[in-house]
Amino acid sequence: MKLDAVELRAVALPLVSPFRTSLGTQSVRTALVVRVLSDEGEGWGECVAEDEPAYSPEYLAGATDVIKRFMIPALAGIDLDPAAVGPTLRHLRGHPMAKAAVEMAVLDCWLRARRTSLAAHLGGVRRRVRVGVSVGIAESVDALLATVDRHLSAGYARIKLKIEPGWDLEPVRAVRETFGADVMLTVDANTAYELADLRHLARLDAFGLALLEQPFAPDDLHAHATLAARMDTPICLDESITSARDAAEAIRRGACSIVNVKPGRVGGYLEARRIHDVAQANGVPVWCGGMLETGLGRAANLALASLPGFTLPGDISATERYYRRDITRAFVLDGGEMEVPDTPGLGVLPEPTDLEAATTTVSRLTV
Ligand code: SMG
Ligand code: MG
Repeated sequence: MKLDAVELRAVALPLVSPFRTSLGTQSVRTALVVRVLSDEGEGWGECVAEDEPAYSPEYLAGATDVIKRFMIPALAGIDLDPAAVGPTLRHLRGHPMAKAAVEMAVLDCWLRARRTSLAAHLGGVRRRVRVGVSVGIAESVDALLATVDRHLSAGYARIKLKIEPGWDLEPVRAVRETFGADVMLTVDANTAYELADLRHLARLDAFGLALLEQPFAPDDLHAHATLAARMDTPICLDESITSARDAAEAIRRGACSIVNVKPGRVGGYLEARRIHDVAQANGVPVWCGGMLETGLGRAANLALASLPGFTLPGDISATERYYRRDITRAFVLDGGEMEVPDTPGLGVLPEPTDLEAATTTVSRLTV
């Protein structure tokens, strides 16, 4: 397959309600949609970098620039097999979300031409996957309880609460006491704590959480390992894991016993599968994280979550939890599960009118 042109499109999708984490508040999801055109057809990808470099060092304008300036030229002459994208871009340090977006579009294009679904290509074994929902920091405990109630009534298989210092034990206790011991509950700190908070965090053990996600800085495996040795609640890493090698090292050091796999954070769906394989070989469960994706990323995440080691519900929620109007068809929740797309490539395409409505800028680069 040979690359002919690439279209880079910035889209802006207003969220149905603002999403607050320890990193800040988002009310509009801006994303970069990548469309590759090749001699074998076209394919679509999405870059999950955010406007500001807060969750990770990448940001949308930077990702757009590095794709244009360095990635597309590097891919220009080569035989575009999806497995070649990562190695071809390896000399460009960092920028995993930008790399993932390009690889995703190439995968979609290549798989469509071969009439194969992404789930089948990755080795998926499930037609439907159990999913959860990530609940932001609320204005009050009452407001949080109302939101959790709504999500449980909708049928979500797991509730994840965002926490930060000052919003942790009390909301978690309230949710546990109100909804009972049977609800699968997790918390995500997005790096908001320090090792000095260890005794405070250990008090979360009282609430029967399925996991505590990323309490400390991304590069602090030592702090995570220290906490893991002192808590019953399993520690899960998100921001710390940017490759299969990182995952192996974090597991070896006892810094986590569960891994959140996000394709954007690790450079693409193929590296995400390698993390799955490393974790599985070590008996470590994984689950698919979310970055408030558009329908393109949601479709691909469902494919990834259909692999056998994805045994915990992912942050892959129904479209209506995020957007009133997405750029693809809507994804719906059914009995706490979502269907894995099984048609070629990602299994979804942008709806032209919705895509146009969300677009803020487009540029086309001929190779
Ligand atoms: O897509 O449902 C979603 C969002 C899930 O909480 C979510 N993602 O750290 O796991 C995480 C966050 C990152 C995005 S907000 C900064
Ligand atoms: Mg997280």
